[in-house]
Amino acid sequence: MPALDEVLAVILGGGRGTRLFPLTLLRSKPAVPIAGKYRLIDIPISNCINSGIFRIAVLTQYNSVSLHRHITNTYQFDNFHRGWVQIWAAEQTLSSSDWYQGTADAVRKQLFEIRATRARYVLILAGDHLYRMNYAPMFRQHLESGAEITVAVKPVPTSEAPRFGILKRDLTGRIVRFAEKPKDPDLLAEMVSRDDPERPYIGSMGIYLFNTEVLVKLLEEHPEFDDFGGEVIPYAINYHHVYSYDFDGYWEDIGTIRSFYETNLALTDPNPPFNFFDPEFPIYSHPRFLPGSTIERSVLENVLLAEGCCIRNAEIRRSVIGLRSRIRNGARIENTVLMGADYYEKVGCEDYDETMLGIIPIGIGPGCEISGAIIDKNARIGRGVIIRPFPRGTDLDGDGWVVRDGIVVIPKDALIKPGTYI
Ligand code: ADQ
Ligand code: ADP
Repeated sequence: MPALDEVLAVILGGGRGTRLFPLTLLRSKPAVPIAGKYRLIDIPISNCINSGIFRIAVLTQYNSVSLHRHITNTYQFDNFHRGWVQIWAAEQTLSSSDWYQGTADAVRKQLFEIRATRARYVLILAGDHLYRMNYAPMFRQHLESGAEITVAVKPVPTSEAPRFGILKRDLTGRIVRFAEKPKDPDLLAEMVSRDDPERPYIGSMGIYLFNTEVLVKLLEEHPEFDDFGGEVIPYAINYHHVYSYDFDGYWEDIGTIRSFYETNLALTDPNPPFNFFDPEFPIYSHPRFLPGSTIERSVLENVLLAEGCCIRNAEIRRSVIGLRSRIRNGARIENTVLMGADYYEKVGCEDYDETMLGIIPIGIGPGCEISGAIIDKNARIGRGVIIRPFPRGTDLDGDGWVVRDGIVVIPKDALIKPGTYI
């Protein structure tokens, strides 16, 4: 029976990343930090490693320096191991000068590299999902069912059906209908396939296992297909054995500012829906040599606190406090994702000394009151800044800050002047 080392994982690292703007302003989507100390790409890569898949390619449009550094510094296998993690960036070639047009086009443009691996199976994964999944049982089912393509699926509630690929299947699990993001009420009514009134639909998770030859054939014979969900899968079910694989664990799409924000904050709950403490299925990331966080005279309630932080006389509730964060005297932070910093400056934790640096120091200044925000890395928030959330659905572009779906986002390296009210 074929083994998992015949599987190549291809992670779709994101198109232009507009839905996560401005977190993707200076970095490619897979490099966006999550949960205080990881990056989005750590999730699918860790799932692959824990499943026994060691050849992993990350497709991205921006071969950004930070993603490259993160991957090369983090995922190195030793000389006696055949594994690798590579970035395959959109590039101009003699045959094409375009960027990736969609998910299938991104994979098509790397068929040469895919063939060169000689892998018999290609597992296609998204780069912006938070979930823990062992792909080995899916691979086993793929072989046993005689599938040429297997799509991982989960039950979906009515409210979410329009943002999924919704499918119907026969008793053997073979997919017989597929509607990408159905909006039409009649079509939605036809696509109901579960008895459960809470989750009456079966939705594609955007995770596909292909026999390599079928993938190559579909993409080469149909240059007009740009997307897997929109074109390749709906076509393939008529001509190939396309099966579904059931997954019912925690799974969240974190491709928008709102879902990114809520998924991060959910990690601060006493029993978070996603467990980073799993002894058997760890999530890997860049190893760092940071000091433990120090906290002085503060109140922390439901806080996910990363290492290397200093917190002085602050009140923090339901927030993620990322690596190397500095939170100064009297600050109050609530419902906020603070990503932290890439480096320390030459001022102590206690000091808020502009004269020494000639600029407001990185971190949250004394007396700030911040709620409902995402504060990207290395932000310099001046003394007494007040940030409050906007009503849901609000989108605004301010001076050095933006609002997306009501959430205030302070971009990486931004400076917010003392006393600013947002
Ligand atoms: P979406 O998530 O809306 O639907 P899509 O925007 O195609 O699909 O993104 C899938 C993944 O590919 C994401 O991780 C995205 O960042 C990445 N991606 C998008 N364009 C890319 C490009 N040009 N180059 C590289 N990566 C790119 C899909 C399916 C649905 C399914 C949902 C589940 O189409 O059928 O239900 O996923 O979330
Ligand atoms: P990760 O990128 O995984 O978060 P680190 O936390 O170790 O890795 O560092 C973040 C990045 O910031 C690194 O690439 C590091 O080289 C860079 N960096 C470190 N110190 C400084 C500095 N003083 N100025 C600018 N960048 C720095």
